[in-house]
Amino acid sequence: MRMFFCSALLLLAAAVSTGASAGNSDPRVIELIAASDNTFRLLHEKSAVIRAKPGELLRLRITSQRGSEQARDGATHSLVIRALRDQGWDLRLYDGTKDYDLKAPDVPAEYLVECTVKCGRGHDDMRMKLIVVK
Ligand SMILES: [Cu+2]
Repeated sequence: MRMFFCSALLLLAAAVSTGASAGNSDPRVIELIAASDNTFRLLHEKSAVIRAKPGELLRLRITSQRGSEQARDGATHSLVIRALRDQGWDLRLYDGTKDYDLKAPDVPAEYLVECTVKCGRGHDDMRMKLIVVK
């Protein structure tokens, strides 16, 4: 938890410093649902794929809805990219809607987004993609 908090602070610092030099610093808002049927869904998109430019600032507005199970700490889902955990892509989600500011990785690639909270039926397939393209 402390590690996550630290990386969140670092991200915030990075966002602030980038914003100061770039001028156009508003993160792009992406609305998504971690749904009670244990799927990720993007509002306004047909497929569960987040597309971003390298280093793009993103504001994930995530609504989490409890499935049939939840974690002991009350988390109903999570949103994790294992390869980017140290860059803040490691969110525990609790019921309700919350904003998370993140930065897309600098390396163009396809990243697997997973839920790591045992949320019930469908959990093993609770995945989506982050595709970073120049
Ligand atoms: Cu899950």
